Amino acid sequence: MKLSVIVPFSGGIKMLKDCLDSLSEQTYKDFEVVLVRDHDTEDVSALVAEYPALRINTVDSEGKGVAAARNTGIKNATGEYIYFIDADDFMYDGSEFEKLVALADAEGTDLIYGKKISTWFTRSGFQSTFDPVEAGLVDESKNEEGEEGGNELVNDDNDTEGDEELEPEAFEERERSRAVKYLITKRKGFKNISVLHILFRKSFIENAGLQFDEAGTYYVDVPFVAHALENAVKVRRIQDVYYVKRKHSDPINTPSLAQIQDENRFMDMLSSYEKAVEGLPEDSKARLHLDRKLIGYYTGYLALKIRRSENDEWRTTKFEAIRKVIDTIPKENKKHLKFHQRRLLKALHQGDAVKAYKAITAHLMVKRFFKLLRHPKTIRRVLYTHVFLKKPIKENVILFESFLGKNYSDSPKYIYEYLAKNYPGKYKFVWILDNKTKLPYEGTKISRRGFRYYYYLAVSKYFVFNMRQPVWFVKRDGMVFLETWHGTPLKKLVFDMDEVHSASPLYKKEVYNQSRAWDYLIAANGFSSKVFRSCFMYDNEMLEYGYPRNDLMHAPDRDQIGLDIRKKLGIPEGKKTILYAPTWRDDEFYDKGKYKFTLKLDLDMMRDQLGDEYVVLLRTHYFIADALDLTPYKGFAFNVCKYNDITELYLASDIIITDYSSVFFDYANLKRPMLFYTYDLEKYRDVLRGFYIDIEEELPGPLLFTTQEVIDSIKDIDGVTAKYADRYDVFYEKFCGWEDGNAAKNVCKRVFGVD
Ligand code: C2G
Repeated sequence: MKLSVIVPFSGGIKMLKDCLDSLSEQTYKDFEVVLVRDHDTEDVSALVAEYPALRINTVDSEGKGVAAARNTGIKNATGEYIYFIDADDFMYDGSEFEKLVALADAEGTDLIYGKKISTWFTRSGFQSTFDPVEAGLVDESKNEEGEEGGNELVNDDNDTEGDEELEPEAFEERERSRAVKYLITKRKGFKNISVLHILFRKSFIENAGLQFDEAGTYYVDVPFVAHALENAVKVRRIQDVYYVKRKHSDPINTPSLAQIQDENRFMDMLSSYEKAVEGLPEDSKARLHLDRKLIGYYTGYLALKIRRSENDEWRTTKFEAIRKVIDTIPKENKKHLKFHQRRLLKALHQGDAVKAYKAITAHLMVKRFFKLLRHPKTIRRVLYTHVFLKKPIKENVILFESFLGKNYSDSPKYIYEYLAKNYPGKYKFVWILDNKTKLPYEGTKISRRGFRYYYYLAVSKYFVFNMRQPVWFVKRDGMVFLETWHGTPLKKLVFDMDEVHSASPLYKKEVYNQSRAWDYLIAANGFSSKVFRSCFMYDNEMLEYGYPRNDLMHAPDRDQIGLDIRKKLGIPEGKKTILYAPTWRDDEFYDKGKYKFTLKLDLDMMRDQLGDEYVVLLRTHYFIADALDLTPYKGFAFNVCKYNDITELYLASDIIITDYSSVFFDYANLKRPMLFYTYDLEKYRDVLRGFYIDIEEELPGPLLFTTQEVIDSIKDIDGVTAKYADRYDVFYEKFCGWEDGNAAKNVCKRVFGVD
């Protein structure tokens, strides 16, 4: 056997399947897979049976943790070479082993390393979205958790210096030092130092006595890599051979090792460092960079803990523990430090945590001062934390926000109007609103991100928001948070999503933290109520009275309101109105929250064939950043993207065209015809999101794929209505059954105690 691929497995069958799929697509076949089950994990036998050609040897680990699993893997490996892959990762294109083994055979290397790509996606999501050209080369130091974006090419080397002809010895020396630079120096912190995507000669591992330290948990790769580099004689880097590392977008339910929060992490890191430097010459590059990482950990992380943590351990036992270790670092390796780092090291050397506290405090103040000079607006956040949050809560203030302050609309609007109309003077109503709308009743408008925004976020008693609050929002005791949300979910949300394709993949963790602050959440129907429990992991009170925003559609004067709005919009009398309200696409964006819009309806065709009878109102989703120019269609197409409240537009329309938007759950309240322009259904449903309902079976209107089909359906709208009448009834019952026009009233009664 030429090659043994060691896969430690501690759970996550779906991810393991991706991994095995990628192994089975290798063009090189002379390898075995040693699948090591790390203690009591899921049964893998059925999955393993699907890959007879992979020669999977499933063994049980002799201890706990990844170190023991990998050691067991090495013991069971029969190959000449060893390659580690994690069970949640996969290979890039199938050519990897062929190239790695060929190079190892040709050069007689001890180890070969290559580039990694990181992704938030499963293998199929990755394959359908990854574009190596577009991804570009990104510095690995930026490739940390919290990074925005989907896939990234991890940049291992932009150092092409010294590629000139060298004497063999000098050449080998340079290759070894490059390897240290790539595998240690450039890795951010200790946790990114890794044995993954390295092809080792097995006899090298044995002769050098390399083993993973089974006492360790999180940083076991560090000593292994350090000693491998110290002992290796022939080292090579390989180009164009990639390994795909999955980042975990759900650190709440399935954290990666690097995401686990554990008290013991600190001591684990210290002992890994100690083991890693054991036996390394003091003047070696590897030692220098491990030392620098440890100093960086102390000055950049632990020092902050000394200042901020409520746990005294950071100022006592942990401080003392790191002092002992850092004191052993050779003087030479403590050079070239910044001023505050030197002060912190001095305090550490003296065992003086108070002095260290002062040093870091001074440093932070200087840093904040310069940050304020560069970005004066950050003063607002500083005031929020240090001044406003210390003020007493204002018992009568209700803060409202709809669509991030872009609109006066949605359920917050209807809750506000109910309270303002029926209880004038009882509350101070404050609206976060960045447009020119003049508020009815006595509400005060403030702008999002202005001083008052930070002030009211800190001191209001009540919050009525239809989207998530900022991540940095602090929920104080006594505050009451009413989350209305903004639609019955069609697209899978948060914890129901397998993977996140939008611009902010770490949002599972964010949403989890944010939704802990919600005291009440509104569900418009039984379906939403169930979904919200799972998608937000929400366990507080659910308000089940229908959607306040839909009350208007049950108002006795709704037809008159509709007519008034038509007039306001300038729709010629006698023309019927089609509202086109599509949603946004997760994968088409300029930046976070700034999505692209391409109009896929052919307005010329529509005007030619429908213009005599109809006008079109075009309404893009609030995430869309593109401005539409409809001047060529004057009199036929109206731009209503900036119109505050889509509910009013529903009333003004005769037919709606939408797609995968929660818009249709609401529009159904009117029982008017609905068409679904789903030109990208497969991609949207199967790759990007996944739906909660089977739209082909349940939607009360046809799925249409071309403008002509849309036009034909409109021409035959009576036929379409008749065809979908039964489905419409079922749909109405399921999604609008709770709506009776009193949702705002009932919600207010429950949350504000008004009757
Ligand atoms: N909306 C709008 N105009 C559009 C699309 C949507 O005004 N062209 C408003 C509607 O009130 C809609 C809400 O934004 O109900 C949510 O829009 P969706 O298209 O459903 O998309 P999203 O913002 O992703 O919310 O549970 C609901 C989901 O969170 C979906």
